[in-house]
Amino acid sequence: MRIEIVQGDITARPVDAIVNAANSSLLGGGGVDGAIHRAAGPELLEACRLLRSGELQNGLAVGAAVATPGFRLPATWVIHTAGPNRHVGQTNPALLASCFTESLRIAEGLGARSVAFPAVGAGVYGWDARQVAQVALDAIRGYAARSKEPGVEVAEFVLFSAEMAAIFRDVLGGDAAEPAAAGHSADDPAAGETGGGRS
Ligand code: AR6
Repeated sequence: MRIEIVQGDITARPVDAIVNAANSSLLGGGGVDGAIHRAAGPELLEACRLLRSGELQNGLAVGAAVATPGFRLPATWVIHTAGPNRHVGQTNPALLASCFTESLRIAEGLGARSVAFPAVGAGVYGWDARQVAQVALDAIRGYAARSKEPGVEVAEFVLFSAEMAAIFRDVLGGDAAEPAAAGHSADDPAAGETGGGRS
């Protein structure tokens, strides 16, 4: 699995699935969740409500993930995950790691080849950006090493700010200094600054 770091808006990414840093209610919120709902259109909230009236009546567990269509997004799917909220004492990094591995598991089940992740937990939920980067990259590399499926080929982290992108590149390590991966041209504004590396 190739891991890429992209600076930009996750709602613009032309990937098979984008991951939403949602909450257990699945009924929207601020941050990247709000941006994804705005870009996907009201059908996304309807799809989330449907999940809540059916299989997820008690909400989405912290560290779990569930998919809906992407509706008006370039991405075919949105995979919603509920990160642990440090402000209410959810400080176990294993729950944060689970957001990334469960999202990949759902993505594989959908047949997605490319998945874009935001920095789940690094906003409203109060996790340190460097810790999110470390936990996320370890989780994804571990998942890729264990996976027997051909599965997801590209996992990209889409970071809103240059500062956050720099932290993720730093944690990803030497590989991230490689030139932009094939498929992103240097003058493609949606691609932002891309550094690629193989896990
Ligand atoms: N593209 C990429 N990253 C973004 C975008 C975007 N369009 N918008 C924001 N970010 P947060 P959390 C970054 O707070 O900490 C919501 O209300 C943002 O700068 O969205 O998991 C949910 O409903 C930050 O680095 O997610 C939950 O209640 C990162 O996305 C709660 O917040 C994650 O910040 C979840 O909190």
